Amino acid sequence: IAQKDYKLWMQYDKISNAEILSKYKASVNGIVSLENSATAKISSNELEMALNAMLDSKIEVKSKIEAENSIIIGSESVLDAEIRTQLQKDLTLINEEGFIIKSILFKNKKQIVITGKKDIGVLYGVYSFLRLVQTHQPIENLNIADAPKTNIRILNHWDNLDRTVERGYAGFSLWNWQKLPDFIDHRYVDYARANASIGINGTVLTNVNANALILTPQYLEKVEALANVFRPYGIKVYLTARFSAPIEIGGLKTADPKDVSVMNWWKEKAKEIYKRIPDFGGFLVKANSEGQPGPQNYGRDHVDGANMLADAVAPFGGIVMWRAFVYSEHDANDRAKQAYAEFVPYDGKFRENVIVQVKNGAIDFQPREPFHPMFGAMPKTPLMMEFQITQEYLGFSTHLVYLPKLFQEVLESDTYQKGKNSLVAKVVDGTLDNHKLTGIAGVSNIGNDLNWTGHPFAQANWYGFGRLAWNPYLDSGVIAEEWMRATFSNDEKFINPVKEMMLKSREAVVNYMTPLGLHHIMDTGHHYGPGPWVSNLSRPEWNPVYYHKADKNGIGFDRSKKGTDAVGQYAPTVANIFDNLKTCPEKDLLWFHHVPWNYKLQNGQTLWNGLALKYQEGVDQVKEMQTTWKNVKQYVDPERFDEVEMLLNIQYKEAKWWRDACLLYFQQFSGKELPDGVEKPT
Ligand code: GCW
Repeated sequence: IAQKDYKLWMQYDKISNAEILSKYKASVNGIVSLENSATAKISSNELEMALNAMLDSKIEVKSKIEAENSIIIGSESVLDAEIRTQLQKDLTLINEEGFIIKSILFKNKKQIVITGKKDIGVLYGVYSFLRLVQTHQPIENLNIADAPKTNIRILNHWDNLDRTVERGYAGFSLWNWQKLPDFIDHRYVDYARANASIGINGTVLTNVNANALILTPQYLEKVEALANVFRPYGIKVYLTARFSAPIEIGGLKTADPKDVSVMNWWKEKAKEIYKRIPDFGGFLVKANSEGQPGPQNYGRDHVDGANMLADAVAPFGGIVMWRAFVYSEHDANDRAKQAYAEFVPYDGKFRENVIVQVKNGAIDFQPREPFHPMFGAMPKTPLMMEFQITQEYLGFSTHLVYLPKLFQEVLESDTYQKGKNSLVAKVVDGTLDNHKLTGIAGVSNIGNDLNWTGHPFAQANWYGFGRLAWNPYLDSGVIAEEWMRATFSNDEKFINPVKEMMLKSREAVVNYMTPLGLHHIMDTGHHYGPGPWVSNLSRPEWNPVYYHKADKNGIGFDRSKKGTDAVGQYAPTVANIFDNLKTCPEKDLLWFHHVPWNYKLQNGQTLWNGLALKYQEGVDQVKEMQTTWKNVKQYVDPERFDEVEMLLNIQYKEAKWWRDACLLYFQQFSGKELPDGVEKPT
């Protein structure tokens, strides 16, 4: 049963369309692999295995160019001089991880070359070439130069050492610490392969809330074993560094970043790690956030903490990813303002090998948030994006929600920090402020479930994250289509309706959970299901009523200039748009404004009626998704069909639960009847 699910987007099914198959067969006769590194072997094995499966033929790997129509793979330095000369210009178009796929004539014979500056580029090229075949693209006249636009394309695992996964909904952690380092689960290889196929080049193995044990020799030995598996796939290992580690595992009395013994402890620790893992990536740190220790415990600040760690890894080429996810119960006036307030004054003060990791929005991975005001506001500091692939606030692995749509919405937001067209994507790829250190992190949705991600469609979120990390300007619709063709079917009768379903699914979840800019009204703690009512949690900003502020007059959080002035953290053009009720996009209305129940929406409805109709729309959209899925039954294997069908049934049930719970609750304040068209709660 798990076979299909397990293979993710690398199904490599035999091409059933005879015409397309014969075209491919005519263009591909053999593989010539010019290089012998471990990475090069992965390239040739993958190409051989995938082509033989898809073309249903016996294509062999040779080490010399003989026949026509070979696929020649190898990095720049091992190419025949004549081929290299032909590709000279193309090679100037790519960076160290990029690739060229080109149809050429060599000694009067037609060949396809896949090359790059390094063998890892060739591997990325191989996956890109296979994607062409998987999606039935022509390969007769190839001329592709592609390279990643960001340097660090990384998964953040929130995996604890006891194998539980914080906010993980796909089983337990893949990392079997008990059996490591001697037992190498084949899943580690498959994990690396899947990531390499979408260009992911880094992984943080441990939770940002994890304890310091991971930095002890006993665990570093295990980390080393994983790093050895991942290396040929171009994936570097990173670890979370608990700030108090010098006390907990080092026996020191303090973790003060200005204390010499602390600085030396980290320097020695870095040396120890790099001795085992020479290409260790560096540290990810959550400090002074949600109870985690940090420099502020010693009267120091984020700069002191980050720079101290940065100095420890700098001699070895390591980096520090310092998270900006901070908010304090002592300053709970508006949680959305705190990260900006705390970090922006530090602009320009971090070491060169520090990158500040910022969540996509200022609260916390909601179904919809306006982009984080820090993007574009710290021109002298590299900022990296943190997306959440795991669906903490979006129905766990039960609800079908295609997240690249959300990611794209954030990346293409205009910060206006350097005038029009200062897109978030340009902050992230470094082009806006000319930064070399760039990155995108995604909080992983992977666990040891047979299908990796719990929901078969959640695989698309992992896939799409990788593709957008490679190129933040890609279109989420194009990505969805690639993924569907590689994962399910190339039949247009499948592709068209399912693509539409995927692209609508994000708006559907917004509609049935948090329409019109509502946020953080999930049940407290676990964040599954509705819970807009008062909770018994101690901190005010953990209480859903803090976010919606519904009362007799209306609903919404006034972050306008007259309110908390969170709008003031955006560039003036953006601030004015959000501040003004007339120009504030309705999708963000209640994020920025407290609005009377009878306020007139653009469609002429009152706010109360419009809100209720949005909840209903979300429910209806899930119902449509169910119908769409039923209609494509013949194109999907029975196992995955059934799984998705059952999950959609739950999603429908829960969309109604969300609608009813929220409307009944808010109705106490609005005091109004539900409008026509909204089903009454049963
Ligand atoms: O979203 C919140 C989550 C926590 C998480 C925290 C963070 C890892 O509820 O589970 O902790 O954010 O990002 O640090």
